Amino acid sequence: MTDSDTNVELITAIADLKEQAALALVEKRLAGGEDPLLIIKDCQEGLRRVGLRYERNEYFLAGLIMGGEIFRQVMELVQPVVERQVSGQASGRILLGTVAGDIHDLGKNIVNMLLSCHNFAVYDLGVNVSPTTFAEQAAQVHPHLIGLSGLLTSSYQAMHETVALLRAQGYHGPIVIGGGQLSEEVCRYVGADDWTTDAVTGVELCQRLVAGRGREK
Ligand code: B12
Repeated sequence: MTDSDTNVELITAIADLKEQAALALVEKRLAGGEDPLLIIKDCQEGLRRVGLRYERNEYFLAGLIMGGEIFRQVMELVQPVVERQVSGQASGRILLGTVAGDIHDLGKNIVNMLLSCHNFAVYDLGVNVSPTTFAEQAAQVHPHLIGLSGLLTSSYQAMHETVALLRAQGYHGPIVIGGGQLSEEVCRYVGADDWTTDAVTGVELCQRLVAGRGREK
């Protein structure tokens, strides 16, 4: 069996909401010494397909919930392996949260884990975080970077308001937005410094922005 077969197997198991099959595949791939970040990537693609089936009315809300639950269990298996792998010198403080009206946190939690593994001190405010709470916490924590997560179209407005309030209250550090549906256009609307749909790119981006460098084009 080739690598691409195993990738398709895990993506399909998640898209089909086959919990036990998905977890067994993850355990097998971890035991085979595979990079846990590749496993996370496949799971993300599996969940994207769950979302598409939901859009097409092939799944209902229960399907989204089940997909999220499988992913949460995958993370329990993958997290200890990721945490053993990465280290480095102290990197800075990052304020992180999912914006107002949005409770999606699986992606944010991965970003938190990876940033922590790269020695950032992460202040995670959780989900459904109001612009006011972001601004209050920014004034207390004095972060080197602020990360906003959001997966709903309606989150773009909340991101926009959060960035506007942070800037109005004197935070001039970098602001990065992340979430599966984002684009350059959304980033411009929100007024953030940069954006990503992927945690690994996101961590590299945070490292560069904190070091005073922009995205490598
Ligand atoms: C699982 C899921 C849920 C779960 C969430 C569980 C949880 N604890 O998070 C539950 C069931 C709660 C849920 C609820 C809803 N959901 Co939902 N959900 C999903 C689904 C299938 C997967 C999301 C996910 O976790 N992906 C995996 C993670 C790892 O990916 P990610 O979040 O993109 O994160 C990665 C990157 O973006 C990045 N990243 C993320 N944040 C940040 C932040 C920073 C700073 C950085 C650097 C990087 C970064 O790193 C991560 C790892 O690479 C998506 C489908 C999709 N295409 O994403 C729909 C989806 C997001 N949901 C959708 C909808 C409609 C809803 C509901 C409105 C459904 C309803 N009728 O109630 C509610 C909204 C509730 C709310 N107010 O927030 C729609 C949104 C459509 C839209 N355009 O607005 C989607 C796109 C499904 C679809 N295709 O229709 N959902």
